[in-house]
Amino acid sequence: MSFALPTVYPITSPTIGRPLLTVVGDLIAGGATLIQIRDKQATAKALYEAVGAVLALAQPRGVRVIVNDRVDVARAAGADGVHLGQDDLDPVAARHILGPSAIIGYSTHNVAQAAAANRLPVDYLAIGPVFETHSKDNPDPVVGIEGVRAVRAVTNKPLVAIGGIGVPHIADVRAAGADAVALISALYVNPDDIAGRLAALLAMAR
Ligand code: 3NM
Repeated sequence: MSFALPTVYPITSPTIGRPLLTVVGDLIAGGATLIQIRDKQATAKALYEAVGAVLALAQPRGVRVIVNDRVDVARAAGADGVHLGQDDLDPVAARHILGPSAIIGYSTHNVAQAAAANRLPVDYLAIGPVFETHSKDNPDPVVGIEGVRAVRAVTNKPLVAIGGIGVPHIADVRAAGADAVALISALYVNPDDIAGRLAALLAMAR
């Protein structure tokens, strides 16, 4: 399917210190049109219930919801799509399960992975970590701005840069060819003003 990536792609985290639905409501208030629900520790049961509640909030407002890793949960809950890592279910199999209209994103960590991903039925690629990140266990080596530029050169797919991206980097990462920046920590510096923060970041990434 074709879809427009927002320039800022918010990802939720269980470490924010606010209930998930509060975070999602704030992100929607701040202008999110696409939100990824990421909780690596959650059981399938808990994630399914959480995604269902998020969808009840997001879908009437036209906001699309992507589930990290779990194709089964995305399908069962009726989410808009899934974001897959290199060791998750193969994107071809995920497409088979989710159908042609689902949004499927795919993490890559170097040029070779990104080039190989061109042949896959995925709607966007992520490249990262661009900078050092504390939001992911066992991250791959940082690729830097040059890594974003190098991946941009080998794919025409919509490209999301991720990992350690903050306010000072957004312009450079976008100039290197990223269509979007996916953020965790930069969004939640003040958990009482997630909406204002996202709105400001969206204004920076226009
Ligand atoms: N994936 P923050 S880096 C979820 O390299 C994730 O694929 C990465 O969080 C990758 O903005 C990362 O706080 C963490 O660094 C992003």
